[in-house]
Amino acid sequence: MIPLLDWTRARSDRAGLVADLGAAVRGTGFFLLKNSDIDPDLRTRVLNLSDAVFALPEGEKEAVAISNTPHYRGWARPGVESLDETRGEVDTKQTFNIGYDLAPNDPRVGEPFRGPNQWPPLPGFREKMLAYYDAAQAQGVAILSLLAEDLGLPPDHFAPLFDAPLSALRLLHYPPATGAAGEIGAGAHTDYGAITLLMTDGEPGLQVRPRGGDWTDVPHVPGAYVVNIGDCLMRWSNDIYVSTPHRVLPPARTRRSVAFFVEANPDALVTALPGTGAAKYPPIRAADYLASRLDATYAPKVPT
Ligand code: AKG
Repeated sequence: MIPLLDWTRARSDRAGLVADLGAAVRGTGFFLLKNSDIDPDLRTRVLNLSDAVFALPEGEKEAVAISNTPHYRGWARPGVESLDETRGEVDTKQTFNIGYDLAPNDPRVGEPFRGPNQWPPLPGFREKMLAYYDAAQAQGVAILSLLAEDLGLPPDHFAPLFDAPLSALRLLHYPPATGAAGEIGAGAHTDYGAITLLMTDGEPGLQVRPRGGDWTDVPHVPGAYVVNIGDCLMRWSNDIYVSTPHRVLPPARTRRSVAFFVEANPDALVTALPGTGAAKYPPIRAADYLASRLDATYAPKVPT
């Protein structure tokens, strides 16, 4: 149901990989990708630094808390983010969010989602996270070039629309289940962006619910990314590609993952791609689309 694709075929068997990718993104919208272009040593460093940031004393995490800024950057304690807005569940995960890096005096800082990052006092953290951000964005754009081919567009169709992106790198840390009522690692949701590249540590918990189907475990293949289509690309493809609900159950042991949400530039116009038929949705700027989704995720959940 969730195919395992080999990225080395982008060079050796491009047409075959385009066909297999095209089938996956029209089906569940999920696939596993092995042999990505992202350096395995960098991946290990990022996962280790992620452990280190969540292990910091509460006060040091508070100093870089997401609530310090309006830019969705930094540490979010459990409960700050609830991905399923309908069920009243509160996610048990902690997260640390990193965005496209801008100097504090960059004129774009005032634009929505364009803040400076907040950095914890960990040696190498900033450098490795930014290196990973760039590598993951490049991998995402490379996947988009194959998807452009799948849709009959020039391979570089998306590249200029993703060169100063709204993409987000999110470190995730799920505590072991306590058995409390209403406990969920990450509530059922679809992703907001174009593509998500997810690195997991092998601890089970991630499930998908294909349309018309039941919740199903996502297999773990060591070294392979879990890749899925987000709502923005579904809309852009005029619903040809599928963004599928997924969730994380409270794990038996601590679970760590690293999500990279590949997003377009703020001004990219998300409008039915050529050749996808009569547009089902009005055009919208990528930043406006993201704003509409993030507002719901971070809205206060306290019953009134
Ligand atoms: C998300 O952050 O949107 C996720 O779905 C995370 C999935 C995971 O941690 O496996």
